[in-house]
Amino acid sequence: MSESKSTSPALPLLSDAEMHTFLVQGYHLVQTDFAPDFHAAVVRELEAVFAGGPNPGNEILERAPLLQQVYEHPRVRGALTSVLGHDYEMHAHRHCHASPPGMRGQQWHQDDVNRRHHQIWRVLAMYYPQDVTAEMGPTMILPGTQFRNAPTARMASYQTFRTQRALCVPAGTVAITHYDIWHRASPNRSERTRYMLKFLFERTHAPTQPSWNADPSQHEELLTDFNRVWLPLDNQSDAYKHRVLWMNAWQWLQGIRRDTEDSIIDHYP
Ligand SMILES: O=C(O)CCC(=O)C(=O)O
Ligand SMILES: [Fe+2]
Repeated sequence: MSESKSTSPALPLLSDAEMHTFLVQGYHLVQTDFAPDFHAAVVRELEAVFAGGPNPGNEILERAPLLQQVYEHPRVRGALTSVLGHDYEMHAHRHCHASPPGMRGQQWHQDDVNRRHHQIWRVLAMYYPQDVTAEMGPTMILPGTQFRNAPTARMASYQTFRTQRALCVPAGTVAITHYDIWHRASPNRSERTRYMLKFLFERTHAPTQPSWNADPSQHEELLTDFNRVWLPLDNQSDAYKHRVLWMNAWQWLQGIRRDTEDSIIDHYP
């Protein structure tokens, strides 16, 4: 089961620069502008759900119906439209990650299966209804890892990365992330349960044109800009690999199709 989303021209779409950054970093943070008591009401709904029985899994949307408003917020729809096209859909899979006090956290992992392409078909939209502090076990993400495939067992031995980002975010933040970004829950050392709503969204069609707030006159320059990006995790060989992946994805998102794999090689410095 999935639910269609329609769109309107007034949606706040991402800019070229934001899309460029999303491709490199693998995430984009959206700040909704609900009144603060909206999120407190969501937390009360969630507390009632968890007090009444086990985690409802995919049923969480029916059991905590205020969540529908979060995923219909124009800024959330604008960001999802930008990365997944105008006719994206909410996937039936969703989960509320309730991290209680004393929760030990998780190892680094990827949620998707590292498909062997670099197109953007699915993203997570992780909503935080509370102000998340460092003690509450924030989600950790490792920017730029969405195209990196490491054996999950090996990831277990990784601990702290210098460039990891703790999502210590204000209530109402929705983190749109590539489905393959490396991430983990960190230990909850606080006295509060931390809630994170993980919803999955997917594109229904390959792009034929940009679905963000695009200025095509800038696109060639932005394409070569990928040559200048060097992730902290990359050595030279990884940097070369990454720029080819980003360039491919950038063109694919604009609806540009290439017959051969290597026309992009022209853009090597
Ligand atoms: O709770 C979190 O912050 C992350 C949970 C997660 O990544 C998972 O269970 O797949
Ligand atoms: Fe996960």
